Formats: sequence, C-alpha cells, structure tokens
Amino acid sequence: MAFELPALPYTTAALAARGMCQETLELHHGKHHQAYVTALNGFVTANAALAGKSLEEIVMMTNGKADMAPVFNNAGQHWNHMLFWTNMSATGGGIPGKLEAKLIADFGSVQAFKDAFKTAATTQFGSGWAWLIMDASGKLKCTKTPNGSNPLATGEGKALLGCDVWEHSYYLDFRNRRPDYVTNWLDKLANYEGVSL
Ligand code: MN3
Repeated sequence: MAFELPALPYTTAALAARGMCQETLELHHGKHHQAYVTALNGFVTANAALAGKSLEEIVMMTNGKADMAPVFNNAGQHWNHMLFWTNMSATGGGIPGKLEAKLIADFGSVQAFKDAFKTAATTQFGSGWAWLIMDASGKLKCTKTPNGSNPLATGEGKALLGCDVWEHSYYLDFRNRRPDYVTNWLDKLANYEGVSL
C-alpha cells in the first residue's frame, strides 16, 4: 500500500496570525512533504526489499546505509513531517501543568527548556530538525538531527516535539532569521497540549 500525504489538522490559513503564513503551509505541506511521499513510494515500487514495510521499518532498515541514503532521507522526512504538523496548533504555545512540571524538573525552568531547544535549532548547521525527546531513563532532552534524520533513527529517545529548521519552513515568514522563527514556534505555534508524557 502506498504511503499517503496526511491532511493537515488545520487549514493552511490557520497559523498565519501566529507566524506561519498560508503560502508557507501550502508549499511546505502540498509541495515539499508531498514530494517526499512521492519519492518514497517510487523507491518502494522499485525495491522489493521495501515492499510491505512500515514507515518506521524503512527508516530503521535504511539508516546509515550509504546506498540507501535517498530512501532514508525521504522516509525520514515523511515521518518527521507527519509529527511536525501535529506539533503545531492554532492555539499553540500554552504549556499544560503536567508538562510544565516535567520541564522544570528536567531543565530547571520552562525558559531553560526553550533556551536548550533554541540552541539545538540554531546550531544545526544547514537543514535539519530540533527535537524535544524523552530518553530511555524518562528524562526530557533537546537534540538536533541533520537533513531527514530523527530520534527514531538515532535511537536517542521518543520524539515529543520536532521543529523543522529547513529554510523552507521559515523563509517566507522570517527570511534568514532562524532564531526568531524558533522563538515564535516555541511561544505561539508549538502544540504542547498534544505532547503525551
Ligand atoms: Mn520541511
């Protein structure tokens, strides 16, 4: 069965007032994410070893294999973007009490969490992702991955929030100012209500 582009959980105009315009979402979801899905389906059709595998299985079986890098990149990006769309909300930014308490316990304060996330996002050289993860010991951490990689592939932990720091995610709204995009994302877009601890 072919992989499919999931519908956005909001309209393409829904996040405009919070710093992600309709054109960004139309291009990012309808063109960029669609292109990853289309490419992935092409690889699956052409390679019998990938047939019938889940997305997670494809990410894991192609991870770190040079000859499978194009498959890994597109599978990883499909996985990352499916999480990314649910990680934003038209009512984003508000942190529920249970998550707030966990952030304070593991980072010292909510601001320290945001600072760590922003550092991960802004020190990822070139394209990639910043993450809030829960590691195997149950502790929350901020990490980063290049290009289409993710915490599933690195084995660092369960991804709770992922922020796309490829330029296509912010250039129309913030031009070259990735730090401003990330600050806005954490304060106004991030769907903390959807994080399950
Ligand atoms: Mn993207």
